[in-house]
Amino acid sequence: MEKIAIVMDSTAYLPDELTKELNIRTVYLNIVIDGNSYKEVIDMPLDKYYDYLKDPNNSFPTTSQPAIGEVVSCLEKLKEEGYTDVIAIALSSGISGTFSSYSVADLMVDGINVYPFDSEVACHPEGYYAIKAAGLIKEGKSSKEIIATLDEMKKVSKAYFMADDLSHLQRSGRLNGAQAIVGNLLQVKPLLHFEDKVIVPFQKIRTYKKVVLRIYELFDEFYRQHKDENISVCILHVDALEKAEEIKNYMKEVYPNVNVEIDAITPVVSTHLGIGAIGFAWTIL
Ligand code: MYR
Repeated sequence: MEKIAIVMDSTAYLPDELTKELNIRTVYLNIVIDGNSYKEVIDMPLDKYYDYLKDPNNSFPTTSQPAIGEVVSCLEKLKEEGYTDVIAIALSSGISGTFSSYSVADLMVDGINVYPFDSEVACHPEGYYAIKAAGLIKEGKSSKEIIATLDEMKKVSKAYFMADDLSHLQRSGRLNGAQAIVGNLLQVKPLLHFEDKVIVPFQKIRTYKKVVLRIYELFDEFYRQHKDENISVCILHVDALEKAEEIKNYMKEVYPNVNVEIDAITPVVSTHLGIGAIGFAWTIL
């Protein structure tokens, strides 16, 4: 009989009470500043990091996937607790080595089966897969059934985002350089999304207001198809809470039966998006 645990990475950033209630374990990505590595959220809290990013005199940080040792310790602890199987949810393998950290750690720990799951996204929309997996464990589903359901969920889940300044994504190599330069020169604010695990422009739009209107349109199309299902929406932001609240208020008014949340983007992803970035995600839970 399987005893299944869920591991997710820190960029998925669900509220602490929820991860405790659903028994989701977290492994942490790192911020590297001047050769020193800090576990995001834990050693580098969000507010402190936003302040760091806002100061133009500070050096540009880099990021790294969870250390293999940390993933190995997490798996060993789960094994000691009697778990036999682990659904390990990772941010997109096209932008981070987190997924491969899980696979390597799996080879290093005997007696526990790891099912690495490539969310092909990051942040709260990645966390949705952990929430779904927790529900399926409660229903008594097997690891293989859970992975199959998460794969199906990928087909309906959507995430879009916009960075105020594309140079962060360009510098870190997470967006095609030529596209970023064109975007900045024309002052276009492309609406971005993931395609085949990497970040690409979804549509070139000139202003923030128009981006938000386009998001409302896209969500409305989704809503019409799924209105009788359990829709969850998340507005994500890098130190742009006011913008996120405006969008949330609008959505709550127009779609009162939809669960709408706001979530902050953690330091690692903020490094690549920059201050003021905003994201929109929805799924069926
Ligand atoms: C690493 O160093 O392994 C982490 C790299 C993280 C890259 C993040 C790129 C931006 C992702 C935006 C996701 C927005 C989802 C709504």
